[in-house]
Amino acid sequence: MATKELQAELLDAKNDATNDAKTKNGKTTNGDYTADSIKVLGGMEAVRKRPAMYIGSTGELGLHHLVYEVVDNSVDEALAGYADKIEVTIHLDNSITVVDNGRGIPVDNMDIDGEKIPAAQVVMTTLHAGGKFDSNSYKVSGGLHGVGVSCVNALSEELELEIWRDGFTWEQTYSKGEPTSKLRKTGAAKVKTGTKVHFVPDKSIFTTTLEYNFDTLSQRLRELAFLNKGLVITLTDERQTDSKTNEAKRTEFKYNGGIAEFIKHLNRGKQTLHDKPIYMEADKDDVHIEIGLQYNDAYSESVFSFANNINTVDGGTHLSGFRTSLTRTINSAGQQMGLFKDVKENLTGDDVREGLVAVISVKLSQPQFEGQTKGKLNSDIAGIVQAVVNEKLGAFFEQ
Ligand code: 0RA
Repeated sequence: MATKELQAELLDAKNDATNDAKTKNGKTTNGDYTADSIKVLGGMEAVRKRPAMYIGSTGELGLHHLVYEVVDNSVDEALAGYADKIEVTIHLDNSITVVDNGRGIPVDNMDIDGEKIPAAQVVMTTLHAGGKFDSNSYKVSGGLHGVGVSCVNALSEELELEIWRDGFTWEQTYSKGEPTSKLRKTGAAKVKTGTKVHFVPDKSIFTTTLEYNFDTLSQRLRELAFLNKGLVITLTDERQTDSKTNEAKRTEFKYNGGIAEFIKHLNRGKQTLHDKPIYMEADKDDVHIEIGLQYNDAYSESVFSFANNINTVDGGTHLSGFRTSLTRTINSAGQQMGLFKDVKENLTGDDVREGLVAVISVKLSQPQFEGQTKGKLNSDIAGIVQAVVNEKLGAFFEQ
């Protein structure tokens, strides 16, 4: 049951906090909750005090990050197999609505220090909760990069939550991370399930104009749709009207071909050297691997790597595993086909990079990231990726 797991996660958070307090004070607290631990358990003030620590910046990037944070939670529902549609709307006042058709945030009461609080309220107002407590191990939100929907709540002047779950519609409102109403049943929801979050970013937090950029949001939502094949993501901009339909500007992203379509998108307008992108998908040792590649006639290389939907801008083990195998497999195929003058002739890593367009996406539980900006995957999976590419790309060349 989700609430049990949430309870366990909260206990973890409390223990972390207690340990923090122990280290800070340099004395034992007998496991009692200190003021410090309670702060961590709440944490909305902490987020408001140091917003950039949680969302990266208080500029344009941070403003857009709020949307990604909510969407990540919805994508997690999709990864867990419960949601297949996410709708994002930019309203006239630059507030945002994200709706998904997942299970809906759990609403049953939890015991928090002797107080009964609905799980949804705990998720919305607690830093640690709502992240990694259910069985979906690939999830991104609440991890190193995702800070959780509670951060969005903390940094919003107003937030309205609507949940369709267990046959009812539930609603609650917040301001700056604090509830301004109780979670209330407001109607029936016979078959519909899911979550709606509407938020107004707090202008006292952000240093730029609170204006959302359609193209910025569009780019990341499209990327998420490529990375999670079959998932429908829509973006509607009520500030702009389509001259043809007289309705709000709207785009829909849905790619049944996943990364293969990502490659086609990256190669649009380019002269490709082979008609179809090479596409590989495999599950090995609890790692889900999806790779697409296609050569064009340019000299430059564009390779993008992702771990749990996060763009690993500094690459990492998944990328090195891919590169090692690509060079090796192309050389061994070339030798077998007699394309080289002698066995000593071989292509270098640089040779096989020329004109290469590739996307490497891995999904794994508890990915480890390193580097200043945490843009490098550090989990020990190079060998797994290499083995998969050896096999699949080798088979492709044999055909
Ligand atoms: C906590 C637990 C579960 C789901 C969610 C939160 C959840 C959060 C968001 C935020 C936006 N959409 C969401 N959808 C779900 C697990 C639910 C369960 O096990 O029943």
